[in-house]
Amino acid sequence: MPEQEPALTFALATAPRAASHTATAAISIVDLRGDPSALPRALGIGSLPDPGQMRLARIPGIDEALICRIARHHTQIHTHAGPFVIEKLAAAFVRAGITHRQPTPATQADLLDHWLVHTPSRRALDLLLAQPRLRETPGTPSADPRLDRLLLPPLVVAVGRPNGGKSSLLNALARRSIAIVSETPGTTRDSVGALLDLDGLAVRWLDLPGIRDTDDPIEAEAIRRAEGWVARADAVIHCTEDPADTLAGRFDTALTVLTKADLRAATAPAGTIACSARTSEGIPELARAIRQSLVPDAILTTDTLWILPDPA
Ligand SMILES: Nc1nc2c(ncn2[C@@H]2O[C@H](COP(=O)(O)OP(=O)(O)OP(=O)(O)O)[C@@H](O)[C@H]2O)c(=O)[nH]1
Ligand SMILES: [Mg+2]
Repeated sequence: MPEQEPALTFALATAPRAASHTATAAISIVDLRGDPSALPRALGIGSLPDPGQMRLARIPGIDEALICRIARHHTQIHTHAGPFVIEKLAAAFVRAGITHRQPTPATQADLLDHWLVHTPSRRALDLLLAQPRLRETPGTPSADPRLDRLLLPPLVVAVGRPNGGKSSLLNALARRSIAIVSETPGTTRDSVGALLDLDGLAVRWLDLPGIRDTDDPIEAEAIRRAEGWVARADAVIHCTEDPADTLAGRFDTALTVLTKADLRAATAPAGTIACSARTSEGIPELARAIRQSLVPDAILTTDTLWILPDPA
């Protein structure tokens, strides 16, 4: 009797991403294991390349893709990375009876090796180290995008009016002088970026120019660009000396920081954090609150099987 060919299954080896500030272009890799003879008809692509070969194929109505025949029972399809393409491909597979499987342990194990060496956030380590044990017992894996922020640093921007203390706050959080500070409003023009460790979470911090009406065309352009960054940020931190500042209402702010707390006796109103870049009062509390808004304590548990993101 001829040996039965293994059934074909598919898994997404890389996450699809819309073009964004974190990824402008990429490919997605769909990994297929098993007998691929159903593939040409499922995708309308004519014949398959021989094992060890690859070829470019137009998949009608979906995408142009590289079909890689890695081995007799191992095929990969490299497509463009948009979610639309992946959805269409997955639907075509399902129609042809090709079943979906979770990424192979080997793929996740490779990613685990990668992230254990390269994780930018201290807080990721316990969760990563728990993964091999969790993989031994079947459970529902989590694809919570907030967890991935531990590995792919989120973008945090500081906004506020000129002279509000934004650049001083960056220097205080970084514990070194990164941005120029001065008593002249409008000091920061180009945004100043730094990778910061906030309570164990690595974030890409961007210190922006102060926002105000201005006739200066260079400052106006700087503010226009700043507003572009605000729109793309994962967290917007509003920095102000004035609890009644109306600027916060213009943005979807994660937190309001009352800066220069050493100059004021009053306590911070609810929902705000008082900080002094001069005395460091409130700085650890601020770092923790920002981390908490991006990666809450509730998801930092070591019993979550984590679908690790692709570093690309
Ligand atoms: N006393 C005190 N002064 C501060 C503090 N933070 C900032 N300042 C002062 O406030 C002024 C403005 O600080 P910056 O950090 O440059 O303010 P900014 O918001 O970056 O200003 P722009 O770049 O113009 O938008 C400087 O003279 C700082 O020394 C603070 O915590 N305490
Ligand atoms: Mg500044």
